[in-house]
Amino acid sequence: MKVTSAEFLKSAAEPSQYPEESIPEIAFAGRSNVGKSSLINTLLNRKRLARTSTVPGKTRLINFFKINDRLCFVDLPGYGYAKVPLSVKKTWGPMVERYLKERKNLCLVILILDIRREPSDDDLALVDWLRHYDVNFIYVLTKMDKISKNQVTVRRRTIMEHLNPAHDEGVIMFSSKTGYGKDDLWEKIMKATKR
Ligand SMILES: Nc1nc2c(ncn2[C@@H]2O[C@H](COP(=O)(O)OP(=O)(O)OP(=O)(O)O)[C@@H](O)[C@H]2O)c(=O)[nH]1
Ligand SMILES: [Mg+2]
Repeated sequence: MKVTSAEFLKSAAEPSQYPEESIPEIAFAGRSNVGKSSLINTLLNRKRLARTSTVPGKTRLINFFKINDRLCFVDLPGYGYAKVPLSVKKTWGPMVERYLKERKNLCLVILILDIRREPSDDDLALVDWLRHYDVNFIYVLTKMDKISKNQVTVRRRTIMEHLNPAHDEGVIMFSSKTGYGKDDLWEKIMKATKR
């Protein structure tokens, strides 16, 4: 996919603040620091459009980006980071769940997992939740550059065993550092926007 324009639209905490656009939307979810914002930048060939950080808990609101005037990327705040203040934690769940449940033009959730780690309880809870509400989603195993080629197959198998995926839940290997998996992921995204 050739990205000709990518612009930050707005940050939102609740539906009244979401953009009015009804173009297809793709949301990026996963635990804090897993690499959601980095992955968005990699897909868009931008260095700093979505703000990233080495410190977990960088993204705290729902951020909307408009791509080529025809689709929207949504960077969600990460979950599961112990040091985020309790007040933030308390609003995170309802804020994100509400978005995922109510957004009519949401056509795909990209659930990002660190290929080096087992899915956390929060990851598993989100998977259950997405299945329960019948939200279309795929898995992306990122930070692939951090392990050896031999390890990739082993890690993938181990993680997928934990997730016990249904037949239509795809998985893509990715690295924001090398760009590995970018074309595959774009293909899935474009397919989802045409459903
Ligand atoms: N080596 C490597 N580092 C990565 C990759 N993806 C992200 N990182 C690094 O991981 C850290 C966190 O990345 P972010 O993109 O800010 O993570 P996030 O999931 O948006 O984090 P929150 O907004 O806090 O939820 C940064 O230091 C990134 O440079 C990757 O594929 N490979
Ligand atoms: Mg982020």
